[in-house]
Amino acid sequence: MTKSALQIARAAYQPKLPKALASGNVKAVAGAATQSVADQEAIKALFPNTYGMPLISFEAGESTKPAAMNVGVILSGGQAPGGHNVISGLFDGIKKLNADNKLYGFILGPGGLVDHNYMELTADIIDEYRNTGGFDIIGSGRTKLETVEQFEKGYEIIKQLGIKALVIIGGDDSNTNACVLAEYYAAKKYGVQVIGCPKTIDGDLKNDMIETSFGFDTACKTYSEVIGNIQRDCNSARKYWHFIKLMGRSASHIALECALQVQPNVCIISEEVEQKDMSLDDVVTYIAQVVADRAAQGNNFGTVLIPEGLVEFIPAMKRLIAELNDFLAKNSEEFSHIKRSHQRDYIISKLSPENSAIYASLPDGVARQLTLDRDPHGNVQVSLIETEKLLSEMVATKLDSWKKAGKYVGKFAAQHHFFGYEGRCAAPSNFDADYCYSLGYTASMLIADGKTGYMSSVRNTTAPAAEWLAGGVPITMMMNMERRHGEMKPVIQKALVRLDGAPFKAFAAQRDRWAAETDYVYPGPIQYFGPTEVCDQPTKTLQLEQAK
Ligand code: FBP
Repeated sequence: MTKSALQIARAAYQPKLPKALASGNVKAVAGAATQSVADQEAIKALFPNTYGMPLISFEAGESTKPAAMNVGVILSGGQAPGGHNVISGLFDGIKKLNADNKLYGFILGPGGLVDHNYMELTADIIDEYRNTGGFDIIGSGRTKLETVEQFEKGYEIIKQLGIKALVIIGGDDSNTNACVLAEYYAAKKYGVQVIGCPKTIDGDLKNDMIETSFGFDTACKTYSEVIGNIQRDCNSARKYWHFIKLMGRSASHIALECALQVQPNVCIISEEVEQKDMSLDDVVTYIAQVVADRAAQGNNFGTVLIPEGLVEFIPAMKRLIAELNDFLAKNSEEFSHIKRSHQRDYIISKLSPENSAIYASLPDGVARQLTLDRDPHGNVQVSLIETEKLLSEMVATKLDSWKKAGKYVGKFAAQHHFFGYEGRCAAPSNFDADYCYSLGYTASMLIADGKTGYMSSVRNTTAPAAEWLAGGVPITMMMNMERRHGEMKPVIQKALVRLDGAPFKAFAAQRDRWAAETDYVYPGPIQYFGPTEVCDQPTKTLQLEQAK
């Protein structure tokens, strides 16, 4: 494998650990019993073996040394920078407990467990991947672990390999499934522990005990670097409006964090759009007004950040998509015989008057995407909708009408971007390298202490790493009941952007100034070596949330 100069230098980086873990001798201290965030009775009934367990914190002290054991690890879902460091922290942790301990990686996600596809992760392999981005050490996948057949197939290979504990590195859904699996193995008395680790660039797996999901820091810094570069280009040529869509699935944490880092002219926050019951036209009018006001000052350029999940948060669009899903599911045969050039009119003639009017107002390309790109369940894949083009085309149309009415004098030319995959496998920032290594190491301590159904937790993350607090949180504590595919299910509560939270408030207090003025910030690339204020800053989101 040919390595870049940075990769070679970075391999030597020793991630920092919380003081208690670095001490070498670690004891687990149990806190008070816990309960789920909501629906306590229902969750308790579904998780009789793993409900109500205490919070665990690790302190320096006499530790118990368990007998030699084997551990399995799975990377689940979308990539996030730092996954390899979770695995190397876990590896170092179990080797410290006993040099004979072994680590097995299941290949390409949870499917590897079910299909018995695995490899042993030896020291040589681990050393190749320390402090690197990506999940390629064992690969990742999106198979959901949710059926008894899958649990039993998994148990077969777990037994065969003598695995005592399984670590699942994933987002809210994967950790929900980790908890269901922990409960199942506990109920069956199989003696297999299951531990989760909080992963996702989306930043939506967080609560009082999980301050942030790993990967969010590096991904946001990577996007902010590129947005900063675009802003400098934009401010140099002064002739384009850049519409930039950012990944993040439903939640707008990534867009908000990037806005705080780069100070764009516009950033839309889906959660606010929903709360204010804004229509698509309201969003378009808001952007067009900023464009017009800047044009009046002679500034025909700017930047607009758009979270990828926006369309789902516009109540009227949600209703349109729901009706389209139903209609096309029932009439797919007839629809497939309609000539492409007539499809738009056909749909307009079939929908309810309200949805038909909205559909008719959409640009051609987006209208087509809404009818074509469906997932295997028949749903529109909203992440494929080019929201950045939808908004810029609608803004252009609105500006034309304002021009005719004498309300706008200016030029509007747009460029479009979508940033997502660019940031998911970036080399982890110092924060993510340290945080991930600590999460993995903490997971090994939870295993040593015999815990199951816990998520690895590292807190106090705006302080230097030595002051971080390592421990475990029962996953049932984060759960509530939600309707999924028509049924009530226990799931980890997803954390959307809180409009009463400090990050949103800081953004809202400054956005009008950012819209009018050109006060761009250019964060530049992530730095791995150099002054601590350049290399070790956590996200603005964390700094604002944790500010005392
Ligand atoms: P996870 O929720 O699994 O961490 O994935 C995050 C994410 O990057 C989202 O931001 C994005 O919508 C989705 O994955 C894209 O999925 P895919 O990798 O399957 O294209």
